[in-house]
Amino acid sequence: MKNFEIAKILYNIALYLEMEEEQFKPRAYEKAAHSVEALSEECIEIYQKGGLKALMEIPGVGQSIAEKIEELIKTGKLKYYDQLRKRIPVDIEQLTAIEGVGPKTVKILYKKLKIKNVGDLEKAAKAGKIKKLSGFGEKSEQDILKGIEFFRRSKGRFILGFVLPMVRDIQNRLKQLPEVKQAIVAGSARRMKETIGDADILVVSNKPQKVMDYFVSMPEVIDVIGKGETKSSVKLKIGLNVDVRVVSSNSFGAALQYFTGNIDHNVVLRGIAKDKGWKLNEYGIFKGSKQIAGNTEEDVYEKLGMQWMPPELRENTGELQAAIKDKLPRLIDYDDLKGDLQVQTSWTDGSNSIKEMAEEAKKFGLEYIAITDHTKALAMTGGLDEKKLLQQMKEIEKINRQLSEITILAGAEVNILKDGRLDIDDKTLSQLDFVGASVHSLFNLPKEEQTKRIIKAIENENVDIIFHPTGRVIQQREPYEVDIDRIIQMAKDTETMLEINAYPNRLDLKDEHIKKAVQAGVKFCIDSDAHSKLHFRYLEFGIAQARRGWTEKKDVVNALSLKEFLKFVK
Ligand code: DGT
Ligand code: CA
Ligand code: CA
Ligand code: ZN
Repeated sequence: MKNFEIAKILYNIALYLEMEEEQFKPRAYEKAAHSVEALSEECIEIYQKGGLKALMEIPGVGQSIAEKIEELIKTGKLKYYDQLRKRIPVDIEQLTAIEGVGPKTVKILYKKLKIKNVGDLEKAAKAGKIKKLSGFGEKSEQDILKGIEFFRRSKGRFILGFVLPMVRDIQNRLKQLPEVKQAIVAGSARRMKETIGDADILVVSNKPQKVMDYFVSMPEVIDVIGKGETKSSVKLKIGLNVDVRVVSSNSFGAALQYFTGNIDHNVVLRGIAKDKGWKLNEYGIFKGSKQIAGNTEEDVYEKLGMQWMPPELRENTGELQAAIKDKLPRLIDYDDLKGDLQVQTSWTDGSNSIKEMAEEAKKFGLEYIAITDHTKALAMTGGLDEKKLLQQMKEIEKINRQLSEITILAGAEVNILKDGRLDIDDKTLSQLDFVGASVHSLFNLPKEEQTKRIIKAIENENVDIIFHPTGRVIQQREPYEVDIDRIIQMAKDTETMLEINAYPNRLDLKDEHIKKAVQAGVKFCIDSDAHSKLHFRYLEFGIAQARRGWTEKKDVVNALSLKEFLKFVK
């Protein structure tokens, strides 16, 4: 059993336990799932090497959960999970994916209306049965229908940060075949889009048959959709489709350009070629029947009169015009970050201690991190109050004395209350090195009220940054309604930073908002929002998001050295 399958079961157990109103266990399972999902090594390999003990070294995994993982690895099943499912036989994962439907609602809906899946739910809502239940009304019934629509729209796409390791693994194995010169991920994954419909891999080889044979018989393939001489498509066990195309070296650049897309970008580019009297396709640029470019992607763009541009920009949102004028942004690079300013620990809902997080960050090449545990209004995470925050500051001072080459800043992720006040007093906040404020409740306020609420937090002198500014969770929760232009303007006026949250299903701000904020002169932090030491690798996706929003290094405050960073924050 693969990590993603194990993680899924652990998440579902958390949901079942929440349904049964267990107090702490749901969080424990959720933590373990967060970690398993982020592991770079398969649990089965960890287990084969070091047994149960090695499993217990996964952050957030204690004896009891380790034993469950062991059972899953050995038997492909879990008795405990089966028992939970038997008691309330519903598709908990699907139902709770609907915004506004939590485990407790699922239980009520099952008990009262025998709703087992999204189909049942939709039928019941359309028949007006839900609004008649106590605790529900016309509005909640409409919200459920809206949630179902959103769910249907986002179904079938995969969150890049969660599936890219698997795609890269396939790429690397293809690359290692003796017949293969080059293998590269193209399509939306190369553009680092937040979700991908399928993965596209381009291979250079003059023995395509061998590549096809290997590709369709990989162990993770569950279905071969098509196998041709130079192109094949498969479905992986996780449900993701992967296309592989084999091309020859002399058209590699043109193929890479073509299959990276996006389509709109390609269409405009093809028009530019046509205007010059040429033809552009996946084999090259052709003047009559003569290929005049196609070896490399650089050649293709240069021949068409513009700079090569990073794939993250290729969405036909002005990048071609900018490239022609030699005015492309100099994007922040994947190795530019020196700090991570949103890190949770076992003081609240994180899986690792402050020290473990700091040591891992150092291994990751960072110079500083801010510990930003949740605060008291977010009770379910065990949020810290003023007293605990001060205690944590002391602890951080102590750990800083023990560590070298990494500095821990004392911070917090404070909650913005309904009226825009914060849940921690200003006196305490003023003593912290770094304060992030975020909305974790009342996502449904009217736009004007929500906007005012956040602006009030921005105006607080102690607030350095607004974390995940629109609150969306990809495929789970729509952003709350907010006037983003006013937030951006206010952030600029008060020199408050906006976060580019790197967690793969947040990526908040999103690209178009980042672009607006860059133009307005707002500064950003790109943060992992790590809840486990395995999550620092998610920073890559935050940087990708920043790049998709045309962000340069100078726009990103945590690309500064610690000294410069502290000067900026002060
Ligand atoms: P996805 O898979 O929905 O996340 O998005 P993409 O961009 O990976 O799209 P996909 O997999 O359908 O095709 C990969 C690339 O191939 C796409 O970005 C551009 C190129 N492409 C596909 N179909 C066409 C087409 O009809 N015309 C042009 N010009 N390019 C195409
Ligand atoms: Ca694709
Ligand atoms: Ca495709
Ligand atoms: Zn948290």
